[in-house]
Amino acid sequence: YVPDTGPRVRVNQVGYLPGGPKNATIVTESTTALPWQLRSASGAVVASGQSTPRGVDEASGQNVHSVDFSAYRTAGTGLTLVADGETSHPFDISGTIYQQLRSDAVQFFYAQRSGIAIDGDLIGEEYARPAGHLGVAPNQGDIDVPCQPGVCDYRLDVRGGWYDAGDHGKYVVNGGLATYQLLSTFERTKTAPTADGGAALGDSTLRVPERDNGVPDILDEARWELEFLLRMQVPAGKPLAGMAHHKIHDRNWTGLPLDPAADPELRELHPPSTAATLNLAAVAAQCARLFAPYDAAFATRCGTAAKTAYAAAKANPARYASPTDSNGGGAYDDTTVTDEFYWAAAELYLTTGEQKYLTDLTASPHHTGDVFDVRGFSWQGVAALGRLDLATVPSGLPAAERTRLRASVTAAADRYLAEIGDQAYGLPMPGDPGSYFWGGNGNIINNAVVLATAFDLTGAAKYRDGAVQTMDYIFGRNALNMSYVTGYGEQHAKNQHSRLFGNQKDPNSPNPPAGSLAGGANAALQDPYVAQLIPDCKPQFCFVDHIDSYSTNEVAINWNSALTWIASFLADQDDA
Ligand code: 9MR
Repeated sequence: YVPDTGPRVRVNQVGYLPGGPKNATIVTESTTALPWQLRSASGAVVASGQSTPRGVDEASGQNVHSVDFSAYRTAGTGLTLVADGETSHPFDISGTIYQQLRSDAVQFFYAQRSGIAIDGDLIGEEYARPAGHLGVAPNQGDIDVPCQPGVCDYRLDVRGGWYDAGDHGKYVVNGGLATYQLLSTFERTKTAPTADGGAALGDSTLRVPERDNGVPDILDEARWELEFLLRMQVPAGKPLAGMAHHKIHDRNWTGLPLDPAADPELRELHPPSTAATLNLAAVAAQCARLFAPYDAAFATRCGTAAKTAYAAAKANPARYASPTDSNGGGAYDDTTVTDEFYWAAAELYLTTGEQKYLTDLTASPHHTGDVFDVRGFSWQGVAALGRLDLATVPSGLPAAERTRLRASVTAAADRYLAEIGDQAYGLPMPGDPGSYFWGGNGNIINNAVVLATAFDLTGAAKYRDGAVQTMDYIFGRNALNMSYVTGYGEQHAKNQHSRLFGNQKDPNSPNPPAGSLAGGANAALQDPYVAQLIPDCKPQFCFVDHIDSYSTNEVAINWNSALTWIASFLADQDDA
């Protein structure tokens, strides 16, 4: 199998910001510099120069050159880059290229909602569907859900929330990261100098049914998951009270595609875990401080849940989800929870200012350690979330301590910049197969989030440029010449693994909505479809836009939350 990768000149197919970095990659046999031309839509040459030979790129196995046309700053549409007899896909140069993505990336969450009918008037008729998992036949859940046998003697109402990904499961650990990133996207509008003050994410800006309720729409969307996460907490008076059940999903995997309302399987609560409990504590603490101006009662409910959960986790510090509990849903297992403790203590300290949380977070090995992995943060490694918030959210931390924490963000950003410089495709990650893993597009974007935060903290353009250049890879400057975001770019992923968006299997089912991010190239080939089709792929080629490839091409809330954060940052750079 040889994929059709189109023209050998690889660009960000969405486009470039007028004052931002403009980089491209040429796949060629040439080992000496090549002339390139930037052409307007009418074909006129508006800029030209020479490429830089980069040799054979480890991640793709290709001989490549890079092109830097940052000096050209004039807005336009339908531009192309021409080199070595090839013409790139067209792209724009404009300050507004990311405006629509800012809202499309959040809209994905509405489309993933459980427990509510999806309104076609809001997001398009093809996405309209009845409420899923409200106990209406053939559904069995999620309003009166039993535990797995032997796990508990009660049933819980755990309706609502978002379906995690292409499956029908709902997982507290991953819900935690995704909710954090939506809340952080909002909180950044209060703390970052270039943010537009929240207008773009405020009330009546997004396509959510709660629009026009006096609450910023991105908070409305986050609340849909927060309410679910709160419901996952073990009730008072029960064993392990205050902890959170790790997950709820079907006993057996459901069909592909399958409307949530048509799922006949038994849904079950899985055992509480320390990691899930700390995810609840962290995001409920964020909720308490961010909802306070809009809904004091809800903020108080969140604050109480956060404290109760944190105390329960401290009393039960080593209850781990089983790595083999993966029938009918993902395991989301994690046996290192020092990072979850750090993150939760940080959020509780930022919200309450209480000494006991400061004491815990200061005692954490992560407080002085390096929390920024070169391969990005994810649902399993969350210390960076605490660090980013300690660096950006106002608090009573001593000035010297704040300075140290901020310096750790810029130090990480400097490492990512060095990696971007080393990679011919401009990625902030090493080029070996170990950087291309399940859901890696989320981790790549999370490195851009760290770069963007360094820009927010310092105003140094190099960090903004690093974040922008990272996104070039996501939008098509890659070995496959593929934009990983549905609806964005000339060649984009559109057949992601999903039970909701199963057009490739069933013409009555839609493709994913615009703004849906695919998991990305995964050199470990962890599904039978790619294992059989592309067994010898070089890392960047280990991706197929086919619905059966769940290990390279699934949608997921934690990847779209990263996209949401960075899209909002990018949209704010409209004058860059
Ligand atoms: O994103 C998860 C990835 O880090 C793991 O390697 C993988 C296998 O355990 O699971 C991924 O999460 C999936 C989850 O288990 C079930 N819902 C779909 C998620 C995205 O593929």
